[in-house]
Amino acid sequence: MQVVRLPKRIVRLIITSFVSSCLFLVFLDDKNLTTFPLLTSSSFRPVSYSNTNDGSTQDLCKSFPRHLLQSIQPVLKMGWTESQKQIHAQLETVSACFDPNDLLIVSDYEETILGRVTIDIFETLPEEYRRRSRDFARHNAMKRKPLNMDDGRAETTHHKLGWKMDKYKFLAQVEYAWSTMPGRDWYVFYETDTYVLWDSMFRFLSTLDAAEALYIGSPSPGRRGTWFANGGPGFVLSRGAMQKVLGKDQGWLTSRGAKATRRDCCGDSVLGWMLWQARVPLSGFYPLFSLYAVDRVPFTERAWCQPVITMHKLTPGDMLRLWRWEHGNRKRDTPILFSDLYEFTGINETDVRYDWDNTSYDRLAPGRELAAETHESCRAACEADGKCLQYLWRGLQEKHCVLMPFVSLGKAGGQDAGSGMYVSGWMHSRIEDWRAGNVCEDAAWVHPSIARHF
Ligand SMILES: *[C@@H]1O[C@H](CO)[C@@H](O)[C@H](O)[C@H]1NC(C)=O
Ligand SMILES: CC(=O)N[C@H]1CO[C@H](CO)[C@@H](O)[C@@H]1O
Repeated sequence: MQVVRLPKRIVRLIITSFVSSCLFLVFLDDKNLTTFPLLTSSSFRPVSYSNTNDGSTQDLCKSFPRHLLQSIQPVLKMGWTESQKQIHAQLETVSACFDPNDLLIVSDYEETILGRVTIDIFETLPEEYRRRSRDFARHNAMKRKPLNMDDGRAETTHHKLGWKMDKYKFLAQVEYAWSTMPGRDWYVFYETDTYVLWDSMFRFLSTLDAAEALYIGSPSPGRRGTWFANGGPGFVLSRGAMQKVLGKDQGWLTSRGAKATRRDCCGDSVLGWMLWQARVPLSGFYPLFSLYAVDRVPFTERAWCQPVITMHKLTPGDMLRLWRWEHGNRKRDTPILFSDLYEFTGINETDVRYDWDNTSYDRLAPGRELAAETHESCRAACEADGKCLQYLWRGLQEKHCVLMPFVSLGKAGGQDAGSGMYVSGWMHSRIEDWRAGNVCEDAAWVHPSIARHF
C-alpha cells in the first residue's frame, strides 16, 4: 500500500491553521464570558431613600419612573390556584407601582385582586385547544363551582390542575400582550414568585435596540439542542421579535403551537421552541436573569459584580423585605449588583447555623466531600482547606461534610428539620479577604451567551 506523504510545510500549515481556528473558537467563547463596563443611570427619583421602614408603599412608589411604561409593557402571569400570600406579596412589591392600566395580568380566571383585574387567558385560545381536552373540561368544571378563595386555592387537586394548565398560558399571553398593547419597545413577562429589580431592568433595556428581534432570559436546555428562557426568572421580547413572529399573523403562535403545547410539560419551553422556529433564538443573560432565590444564589466570581435584574422563587417574606431594602440601596450610576445582594443576605452575621441547610448549588464549583464524625471536625477540614469558604455537615447516620469554594445563605430546616441533621458554617475572615480583593468598581455587564447558564 502506498502512503501519501504530504510535504512537511503543508502539514505544518494544516496544523497551525487547525490550532489557530481552535484558538479562535476559544476566543469567541471567551468573549461570551467576558464582562464590560457600561455607564447606566437610574431613572428613579429620588434614586433611594434613607429610611425605608416607615414609608408606605405609595410613598416609595413616588420614585418609580412611570413614564418608561409608555415603551415597556409588564405582563404578570398568575394562576387562580396559587397561594394568596404569594400573589399579594407580588402585587405589593414588584408590581406595586404600576397603575391598574399599566400592568397586564394574565390568569386562568377572571377576578379582581387588590383592585387589579386579571383576565382569563384561556378565553383567547383557539377552539382546537378545548376540543377533546380532559384538562380543559376539568378546568371548566372547577371554574363553575362556587369558589371559596381561601380554601379553594390551597386545595391540592385544584393546585395540581392549575399547575398542569399553566403551560397553555405562554403562547397566548405573548399574543395577548402584542394585540392589546401593540408597538411597545419591550414586553417583560414574569410570574408571581419572580422578583424584578425594575431599576436594573430599565438600565439593561436602555442599552439594547428594540428594533432587533430579541428574546432575552435565563437559558434552559430545550428541544433538539435549542435553548429557551426559563419562565421563572421572567423573560423579555422586543418589538422587533414581536413583529417578526406576529407581524403577519397575530395568531401564529397559538395556532401553530397547539400540538407542541399538548405534548410538552412546560409552556416556557414550547415558547422557546416556537420562537426558535420563527428565527428568534434566545439571547441568554445568566446570571442577570437568575434562577435562584436570595437564599440559593451561589456567590462566586460569575455572580458578584454582575447586575441583578431578576430572581426566581422568592418567598412572600423575602419579597417584602427585599423591596424595602431595594428602595434604600439604589445608586445613581450603578445598578444593584450581586455583591450588594450579599449584604442583604446577612450571611456575615453568624459563623455557624444549626439545623440549617445550604440547599445551594453551583455547577462550576461543586465542592469537596468527605466523611466527618462531628460538625466541628467538618469545620476544621474547611479551615485546613485554603479554598473552603463554607461547609455543610450532615449528621445522624450520614456524617458527611461538604466543603464549598463559594458562599450562599441557605435556609432553616431542610427535609429533616429539627433533627439536628444539618449544620452550616462560614469562614468569615476568608470571605472578607475575598471580598476585599473583589471590590466592584463598575457593574460587569455581559454579552448574551447560552454557554453561561445556571
Ligand atoms: C454584616 O454586613 C452588614 C452590611 O454590610 C453590616 O452592616 C454589618 O455590620 C455586618 N455584620 C457583621 C457582624 O460584620
Ligand atoms: C440539601 C442540599 O441540596 N444540599 C447541598 C448543599 O450544597 C452541597 C454543595 O453544593 C450539595 O452537595 C448538597 O447537595
